[in-house]
Amino acid sequence: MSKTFDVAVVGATGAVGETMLSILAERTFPVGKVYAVASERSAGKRVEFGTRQLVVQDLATFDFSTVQIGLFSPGGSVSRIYAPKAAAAGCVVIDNTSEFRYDDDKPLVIPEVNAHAIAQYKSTGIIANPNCSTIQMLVALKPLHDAFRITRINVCTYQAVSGTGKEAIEELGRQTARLLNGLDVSCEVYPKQIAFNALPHIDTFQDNGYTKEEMKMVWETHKIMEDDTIRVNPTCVRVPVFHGHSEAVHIETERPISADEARILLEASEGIVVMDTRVDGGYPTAQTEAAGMDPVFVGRIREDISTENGLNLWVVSDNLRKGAALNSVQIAECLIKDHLGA
Ligand code: NAP
Ligand code: 12T
Repeated sequence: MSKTFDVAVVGATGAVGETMLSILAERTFPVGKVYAVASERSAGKRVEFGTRQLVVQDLATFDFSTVQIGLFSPGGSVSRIYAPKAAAAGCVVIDNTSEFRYDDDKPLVIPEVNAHAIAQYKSTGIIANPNCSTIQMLVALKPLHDAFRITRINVCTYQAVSGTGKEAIEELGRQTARLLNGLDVSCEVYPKQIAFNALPHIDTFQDNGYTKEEMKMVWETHKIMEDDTIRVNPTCVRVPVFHGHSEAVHIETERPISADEARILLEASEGIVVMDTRVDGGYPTAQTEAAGMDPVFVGRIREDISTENGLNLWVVSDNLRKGAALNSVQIAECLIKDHLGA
């Protein structure tokens, strides 16, 4: 029998963890035993894994020496404590929080962009999964950077509430239903009404006036592209969409770039689907194309009419799949193939 790997999904009752379990069940990943792990609040509850159900275990007492791989999304403060403990027990941790992304001794990986960095996991046993907005942007930009050398990125995001987690999904649903029934709404997750609105605020405000979500796009682009000279100017906006982030991406390149050349390159690139027919509806959208799907969709490819060597793109992907769970499982697939003898 070929080799299998035992996996713990930590944060298994959450929006990311649930998606990890369904992706593990639907891919050909050689899973042995799968454990669903969350806080003691959920211990004993059941979650779905394919056609089976798993009983949720309490993270505080889970024995990580029983698994080879840990897929973590329990929040930064929880990962900070338990990811190093799991790694010390011999489990390779792939962590979805922002806790370890900027540590020099931990790789930050998008398999289509910098799979080679996974080898660095050996020093700490922890691999960081990038932020959802960074992942889909860099999957689309890496082929263009290799061919034309990107010097500057201006990006505006239109981000789904599922990025914040289950309570935010409920808040958008509840506010929408109440408003359509003429009732008042309360705001618990977001500081302002999210239904029928757009909030220029994701994660916490930083001293420089940017939000942390915006700064993640700067820091993570530099680390993953291994190039600190790329200038990144982001604005991150929350919109009343359940699943799928959209991004208007404007790049400037060293070498001249045409829309036709870019389209040909992107069509040949792994993980990308180009949808760009320049007719009504001939572009990808979050709800209609991306939700529940794996690729990064790219459309509206056109030259910047305001500057030399500029290109504009519209980039859409499912934030819980390629933006989180799918990217983590793809990292695990590279890890077992290249390092764990699958
Ligand atoms: P969520 O729907 O709110 O789920 C949170 C999960 O964490 C639940 O399973 C919860 O378990 C668990 N948890 C919370 N406190 C815990 C504790 N003390 N011990 C063990 N488990 C605990 O949130 P989510 O959307 O899945 O996101 C979870 C984390 O993933 C976020 O904090 C964020 O850092 C990260 N994330 C990353 C990306 C990305 O861009 N790659 C995207 C989204 C989220 P209970 O049921 O027991 O409460
Ligand atoms: N606050 O992985 O609210 O650092 O959409 C991802 C998504 C943090 C992260 C969100 C967030 C992360 C959100």
